[in-house]
Amino acid sequence: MLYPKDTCSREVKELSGVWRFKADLDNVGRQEQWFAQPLTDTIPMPVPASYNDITQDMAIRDHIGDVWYEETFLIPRSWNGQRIMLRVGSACHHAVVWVNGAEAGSHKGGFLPFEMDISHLVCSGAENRVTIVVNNILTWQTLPPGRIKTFDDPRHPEGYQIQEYFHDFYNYAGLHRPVKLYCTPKEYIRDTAVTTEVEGANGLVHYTVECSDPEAAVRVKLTDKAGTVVAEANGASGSLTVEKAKLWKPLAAYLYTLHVEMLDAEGALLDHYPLTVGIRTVKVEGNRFLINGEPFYFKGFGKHEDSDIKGKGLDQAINVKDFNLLKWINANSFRTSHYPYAEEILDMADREGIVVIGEVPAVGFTFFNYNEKVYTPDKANDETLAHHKDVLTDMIARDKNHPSIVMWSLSNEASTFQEEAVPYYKEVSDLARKLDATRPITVVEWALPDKCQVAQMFDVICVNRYYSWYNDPGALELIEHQIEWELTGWNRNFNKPVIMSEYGADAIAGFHQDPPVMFTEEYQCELLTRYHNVFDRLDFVIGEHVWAFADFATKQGTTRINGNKKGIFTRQRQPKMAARLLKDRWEQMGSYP
Ligand code: GCB
Repeated sequence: MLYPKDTCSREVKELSGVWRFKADLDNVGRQEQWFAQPLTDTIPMPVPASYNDITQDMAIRDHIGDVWYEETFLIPRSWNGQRIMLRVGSACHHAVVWVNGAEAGSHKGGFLPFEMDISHLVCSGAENRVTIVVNNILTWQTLPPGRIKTFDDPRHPEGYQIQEYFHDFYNYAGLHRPVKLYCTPKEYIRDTAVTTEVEGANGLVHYTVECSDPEAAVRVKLTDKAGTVVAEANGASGSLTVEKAKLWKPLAAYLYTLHVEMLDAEGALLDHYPLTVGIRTVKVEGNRFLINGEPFYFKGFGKHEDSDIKGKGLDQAINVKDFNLLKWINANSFRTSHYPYAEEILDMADREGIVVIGEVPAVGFTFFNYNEKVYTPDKANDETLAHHKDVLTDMIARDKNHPSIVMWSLSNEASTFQEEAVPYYKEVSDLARKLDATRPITVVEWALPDKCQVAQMFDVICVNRYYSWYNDPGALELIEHQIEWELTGWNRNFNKPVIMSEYGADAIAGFHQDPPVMFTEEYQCELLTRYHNVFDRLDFVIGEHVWAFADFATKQGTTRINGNKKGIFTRQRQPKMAARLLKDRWEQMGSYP
């Protein structure tokens, strides 16, 4: 699915702004067909944004079920005869869309875009109405999973329900990413895929173009930053050679543009789409992760799309600030924990040369003990697997052309110690390799190396571990022994390079004590330093991603003090003490230690 862009044959109309909103507190709107007429008794709601923190009403914040959004729009006369598309960047977690009261489309899953052809539903010259119902319920068949718990005891009012979920970030909901209208010609470019290779000083750009008319003529031109054509070809697929190619490198990105043109029988231009291309290679060889043939060491974070007030809503001010902080602290990478991030963020990573591990929203598939199973017919079952594969397919379809993405993560901390996880992950990993043969794959582990049943299917071992936090809280002196024992076990058992994909400690900004105790900034520093001592001794460790980039919202609970405080930055993006420590360490390390 191509991101909507203004080109000489396409036009985009942003529908971001303040929409009309109604929380369906009794979940009756679908039955009562609220989409049939303009919504009544609405309140203003910004799009994009999570709705949860916008109002002063706890009932809206904590609502389980449907909420309704509505906006009106005009179709410019110049769009007559064009194909008119409505694209929702993401609706957390499930949505149905109506245009002028007629159903236009629906989608399951909260972190990827969906679009629909609404040409037949809109009136040109009159006001059109779009209505979107968004539902936030998580079940064992969604990603991430959850379950609705209904209490059946005298302490709770009859029928009292909560949404349970097993991941550690707040279940924000709503229209999190921009909603856009765009038009294309009736015959149009459906998709373009690019992979790249490096041969000596030259870059090879292999491309395939899919058009609505498979017989249509296609022409492609690759231009450099100055707009000069450096290679061109005819045909819906082929390879371009770029002499003396400038490579896309970590922290030194160079981007070309592939101008894809679809032509009619006379050679006249029907549709044009410019795709950003970075020429680079990625490979795992022995204990090394190679980008352009050079060893790469991941320095950075697990992150979240999360900020005050907007929740998970796209906020380009926050995003630019985050990239500035990543560069300031000398990081070179992050993981899109625990879901595919907005395309706008990946575009920024492409431009800034920040390396990305792209993750599907398969998080929360464990109860953090080796006895309780999740891969069972009543929990993560065949339907869950089918949905996992759908989401993976859609994520790779959306993100395949981003040079910044160097690896796919197919889940975070799943119960990979279960025998039943083996056929499950065989299917998921086979699919990932079939969809993208150019990028390594991983799953992020919670199980210990002797328990994990699936790591052999992947290229890199990613491990999350919280020694001296969840394990042996307060015992900083144990970290080096424990982490060295574990990481060595991973490498010995599976003979693959290891990334420490999460490690860290909650630190409440302004809490200090020396000698350090838990929740102080000193403790966070001391803990990180002890992990680092071990990484520096182990040659097969190819990266360190601290958990987390910034403090973030979680559900309420006795272990969360108004959210998860493992951030190196506060939720408002101000540095804690550990930020200096990382900045100095990562500066001294250079690109490979
Ligand atoms: C983890 C999870 C992450 C949590 C973190 C924590 O292992 O992957 O989502 O937020 O631990 O702080 O508990």
